[in-house]
Amino acid sequence: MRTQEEIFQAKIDAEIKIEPKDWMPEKYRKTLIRQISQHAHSEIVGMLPEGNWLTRAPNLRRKVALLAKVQDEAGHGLYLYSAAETLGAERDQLTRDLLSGKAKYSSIFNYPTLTWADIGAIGWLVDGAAIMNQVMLCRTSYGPYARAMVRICKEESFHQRQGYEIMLTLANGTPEQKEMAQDALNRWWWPSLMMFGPSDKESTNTAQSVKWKIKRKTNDELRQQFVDISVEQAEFLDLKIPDPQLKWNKKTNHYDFGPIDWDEFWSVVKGNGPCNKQRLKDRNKAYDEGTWVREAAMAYAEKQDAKKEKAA
Ligand code: BYC
Repeated sequence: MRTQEEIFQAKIDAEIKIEPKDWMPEKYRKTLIRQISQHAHSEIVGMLPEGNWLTRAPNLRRKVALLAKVQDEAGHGLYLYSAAETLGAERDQLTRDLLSGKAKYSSIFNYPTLTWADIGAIGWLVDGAAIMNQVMLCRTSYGPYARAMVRICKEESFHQRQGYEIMLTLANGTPEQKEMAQDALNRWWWPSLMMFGPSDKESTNTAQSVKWKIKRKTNDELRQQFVDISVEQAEFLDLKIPDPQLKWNKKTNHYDFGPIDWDEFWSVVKGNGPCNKQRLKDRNKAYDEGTWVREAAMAYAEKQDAKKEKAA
């Protein structure tokens, strides 16, 4: 007789999606809650660096596009929190973990947005890296997560184009504008490579997550794919990627690139990046200031329920 674990793995191997009420190993459930909630938190915190430029976008068209993008990120956070709830996670608890600094979110959002060109670089590189990772998540083994990712990816590809178009405009503008674009690329390149997570040798979760088809590709595979695509995009912008070791390798058919500063990565993940404290402070402030909205919404919902009960 096959064990429950064996039946579960056979379903995964046969590409059958796991749904909320199906049996699953406790570790599979916990890994998913960890990854999905970190992802949701990243979307929510990810609004902050860009929100910084909403009031200073250079014209109305740019402002409307940026507003739409930032709102999309809030929506992504909500789909993902809902997906985590289907696994038994409590949204209030997830929020508390983010606000207290216990939960992780993507390292990338702890860097500052110093100029308008940073909004271009984030769209091009950060959303570009996010799509690279999220396209494979559309085929992840857990049904609700996979379905949430389909819509998220469609929106992310608009974000990526929005950013690349800002970079294209700046790179073809005055020398000062081109310099701004280059400076943004210099500052965002390495943190974008770090977004994919530690190298496969150091990654604690990848092997099991690949076996369960939560992850379809490893951190290093996705990072390499991102480098290969971005080099050509930078060439088209006539901007230089800040890596003297970047070189086409005929044997591997990929670009070789220089070493990543993992000390910096872990320092940011542990809370010591340039903006970690500011991000948590801003999220806590937004949460506190939104208390009355949540209370009003709950009171309205309760009133509607009471009305329905009376009518029934
Ligand atoms: N930052 O074993 P590993 C977006 C942690 S895009 C912080 O490889 P895993 C957006 C990792 O959590 C960004 N921490 O882990 C874009 C683990 O710690 P724990 C979000 C990181 O899960 C534009 C430890 O390091 N995207 O939202 O197999 C605008 C060991 O790593 C990072 C997603 O979340 C990092 N960069 O692989 C707005 C996509 N990398 O939990 C918003 C979904 C690793 O064991 N997530 N760590 O204590 C994933 O695909 C995977 O979770 C990762 C990491 C590839 C990120």
